[in-house]
Amino acid sequence: MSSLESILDQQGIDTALAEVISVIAATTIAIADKLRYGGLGEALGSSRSENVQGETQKNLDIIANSLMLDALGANPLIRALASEEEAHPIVATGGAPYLVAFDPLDGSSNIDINAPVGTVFTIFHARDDVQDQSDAQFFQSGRDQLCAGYALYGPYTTLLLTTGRGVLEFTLDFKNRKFILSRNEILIPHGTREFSANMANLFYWSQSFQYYIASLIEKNSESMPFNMRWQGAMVSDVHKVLTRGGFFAYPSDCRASNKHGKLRLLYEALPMAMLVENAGGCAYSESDRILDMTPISLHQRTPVFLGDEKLVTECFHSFTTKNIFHGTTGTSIKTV
Ligand code: P6P
Repeated sequence: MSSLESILDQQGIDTALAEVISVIAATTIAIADKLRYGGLGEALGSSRSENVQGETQKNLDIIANSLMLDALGANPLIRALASEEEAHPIVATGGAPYLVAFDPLDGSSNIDINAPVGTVFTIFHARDDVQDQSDAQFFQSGRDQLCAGYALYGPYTTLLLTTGRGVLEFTLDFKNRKFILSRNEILIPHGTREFSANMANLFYWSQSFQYYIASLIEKNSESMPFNMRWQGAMVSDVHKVLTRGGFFAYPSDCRASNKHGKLRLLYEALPMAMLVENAGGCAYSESDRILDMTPISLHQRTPVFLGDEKLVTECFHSFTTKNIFHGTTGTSIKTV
């Protein structure tokens, strides 16, 4: 059985980059340890504080963030860190070669209901043209990511990783505290009639996207309606898409809080886009291919459509001129 470290070595990954990946992987094992005891440990409950996004922090948001900052902040290969839980970058080692941006605990509202959560991360080269602690260190194109990945803490813990040459899945051997290769060359299955979207937002979406989603689920004789699954944690929904196909959508909507979508570009959309595109899929916002996007602020939000290339392209076109509907378009939808 091949360990993460042996695979990184076999793939000829730069030893310094491999070291950073290994430190991140080891920290996700520490986070998995905190989760596995649930209420018997310190995993459950909310703190009295809010993060920079104005969201109430779960105890484990704070713990996971501290574990990532402690492990990475001491690493001589890392110049700065950007976290969903921190307003600005944290300088690790001045002049070091790499940057790491991460969401330490994605979907943390799932913790108290024992549903999947995850850690999302991406690695860039550090910039020498701006100060080490500048937000601008992280204003880099999605195409400049060196590595993107996530840990999914579900019934079992998996680590998905890409350095631009396909997507690998590792499963945690808890006993030996090692990630072991469980799937390589992951490719998104085609033709799956399933999507992930928070349907509670339906009447806040653009009318054309409402019609598109309605055309997927309306009962008609030509084709089977689509199924819908919503996990409440992007990592879990993206893992579903990578594993059995379909697409994930978090569009903008007419509410001020979601006018640019809910998900963050730097440490959610960019790494997930790199994974999905390396698995044969694609990822768009409502205006761009996500990998072509460059953040202009650290916690910038973006709409996200990712997964099966045909379906995601249809989502994208539902925001441009070409409206593509499955089946009949006689669906009448109340619009806001
Ligand atoms: P909603 C979790 O809070 C998150 O950022 C993503 O992981 C997830 O896909 C989405 O928000 C869930 O949003 O609309 O269910 O609250």
